Amino acid sequence: MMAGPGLSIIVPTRNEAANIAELVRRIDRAVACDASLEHRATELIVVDDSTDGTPQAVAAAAAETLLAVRCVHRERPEGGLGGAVVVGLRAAVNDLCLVMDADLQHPPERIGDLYRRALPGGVDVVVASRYVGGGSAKGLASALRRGVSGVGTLLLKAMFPIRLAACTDPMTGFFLCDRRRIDLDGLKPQGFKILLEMLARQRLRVAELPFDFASRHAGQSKASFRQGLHFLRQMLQLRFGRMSGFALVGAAGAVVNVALVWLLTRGDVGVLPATLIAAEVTIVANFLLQDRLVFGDLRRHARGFWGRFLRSFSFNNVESSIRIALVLWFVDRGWMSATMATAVLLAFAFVLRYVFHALVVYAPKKR
Ligand SMILES: Nc1nc2c(ncn2[C@@H]2O[C@H](COP(=O)(O)OP(=O)(O)OP(=O)(O)O)[C@@H](O)[C@H]2O)c(=O)[nH]1
Ligand SMILES: [Mg+2]
Repeated sequence: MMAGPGLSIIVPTRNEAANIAELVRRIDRAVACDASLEHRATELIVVDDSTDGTPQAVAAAAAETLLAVRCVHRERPEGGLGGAVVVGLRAAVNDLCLVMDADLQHPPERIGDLYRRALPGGVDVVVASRYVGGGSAKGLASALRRGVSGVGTLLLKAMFPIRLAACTDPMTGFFLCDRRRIDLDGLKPQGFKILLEMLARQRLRVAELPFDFASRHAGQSKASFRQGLHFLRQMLQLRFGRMSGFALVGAAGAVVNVALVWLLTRGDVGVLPATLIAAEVTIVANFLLQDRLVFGDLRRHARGFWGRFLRSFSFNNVESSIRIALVLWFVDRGWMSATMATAVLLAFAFVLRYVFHALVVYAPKKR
């Protein structure tokens, strides 16, 4: 008989119709076989962004179990997988919430272990880890995916050495949390890594259990290169905030700019055309990177690509023309040396450029 608090199981889904029946069957059996869990006190919330028959599959499976099953179907899938998890956390009737994938890569038989680990209290999140003694990531579809996941985890731990100290697998999608301890309003979920978002934004007490990551039961993976870019953006923003991310991309752009001038002038290109070509290439490359990595989350509500590009491109060209003219003028007046004038004006231009991009280029479109 279940003595502890109830448990809400949150499953984000996108086109998982082929997995739902098996998922519900295995959760049902896992709850039945575990003395600490009880059907009556366990709910299953599917937060669905599908275009296949997943909601119908959930309805059919709900008829076959004593679990309280709900499907929240979203017409506007804001925040992707992470956004779906937050919707589930808000909708849950219990404070203890377990998050897992629908494709059975996260074995339902471990739900009871995660639940029992949370019961004595003293932890805010129980993480099912692929990288702690006894766990494994063999179910990841390819050696490449395993490599990316392993290197990504290492990088993450290096970037958040304190917040992630107690977590070996911040990219896992299988965890249990106490909703009362999570600042749901402070989360900015975008894409896949919602646990990372939680752990990086606030100080949480973490416990871990190993688990074997299985291979997908049926259906198609939604992991993609695009998700990888989402992830990169999430990491930059969590670590550096938007303005520092902007500076970081800008600094990389400056290096490219110098390298291009060197390359072109080594060839037969004159100094003036080389400088101009390098400057324009840098402006365009910077825009493309900033657009994805720094302002990616604002794009949806901003004007279209060409509208953003033209504003950014015009601003940068006008800005650099004025800046160069000002340097000449300052030097001519004897106010400062050319180096000093360039440094001062570049710093000023950086702030101005950031403000212009944040408030004008990515301004929300008027309805
Ligand atoms: N609600 C919602 N769920 C999603 C979205 N994208 C993925 N999911 C679900 O999140 C879970 C994890 O996605 P997967 O495609 O399995 O990602 P993965 O486990 O990294 O990749 P594989 O190893 O190839 O399965 C699955 O249950 C998906 O259905 C989304 O945009 N919205
Ligand atoms: Mg999966």
